[in-house]
Amino acid sequence: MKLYELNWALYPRRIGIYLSEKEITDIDRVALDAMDAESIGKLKAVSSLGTVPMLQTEDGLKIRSSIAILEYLEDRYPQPNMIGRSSAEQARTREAMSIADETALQFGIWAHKASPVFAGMEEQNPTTARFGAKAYLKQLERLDLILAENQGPFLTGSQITIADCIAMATVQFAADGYGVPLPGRLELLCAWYEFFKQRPSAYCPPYPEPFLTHAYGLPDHGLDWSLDDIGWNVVLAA
Ligand SMILES: N[C@@H](CCC(=O)N[C@@H](CS)C(=O)NCC(=O)O)C(=O)O
Repeated sequence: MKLYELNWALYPRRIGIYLSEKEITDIDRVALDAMDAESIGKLKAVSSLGTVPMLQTEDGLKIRSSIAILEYLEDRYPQPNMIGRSSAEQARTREAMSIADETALQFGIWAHKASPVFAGMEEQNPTTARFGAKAYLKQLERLDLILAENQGPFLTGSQITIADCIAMATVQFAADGYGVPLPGRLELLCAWYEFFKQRPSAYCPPYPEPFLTHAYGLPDHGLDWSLDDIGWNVVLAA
């Protein structure tokens, strides 16, 4: 099997973390270079969708969604189990996966509409960016809530699952790639992140140069990171 990836990027990192957690080493990993048109051209030649990650199986199947890839790999490499055994456990994992996936989506909206990395490529829009920032915070709050309900240390309880890989890829990308820390008041989520960072799977290949200086950083859009309630009633500064 071949995995096409930008090995530091938001969605491919989900798979990188998962492969490391499972100690899967027999997949040929093709690391693309976002700054190199030829490299990206290679991806477009093999995937009509032109997105990473993409997994190509021995029989030619191309899987172009990170979640579909994770579920496919979980079927092929069932040990150690990272999706749950009973229907109830699997439902719990997929619920957490969905929250974590939405967290990434909202962060992406914020970044695409406000970060200099996308200026010039896409229309910038402070109102949409602020919506994304607020929705990202709301999703972080939900991750914190399920950590409390499921009694950690992982999102669904005592075992690491695919959902943790998805959440970790997002939180780490926001923090290290864009300089957006977790709000300190989300104590359980901060503890989860600090704990996860100690695991070998948390090692992230280097970001392209501009990320390292946070040149792609994001404005906070007047959102107060310390608010007790970042829910729908949050009052945004003008
Ligand atoms: N829903 C897809 C999203 C994949 C995605 O958007 N990947 C980004 C890199 S992190 C990408 O390839 N962007 C290129 C583009 O949208 O043209 C997944 O879960 O794999």
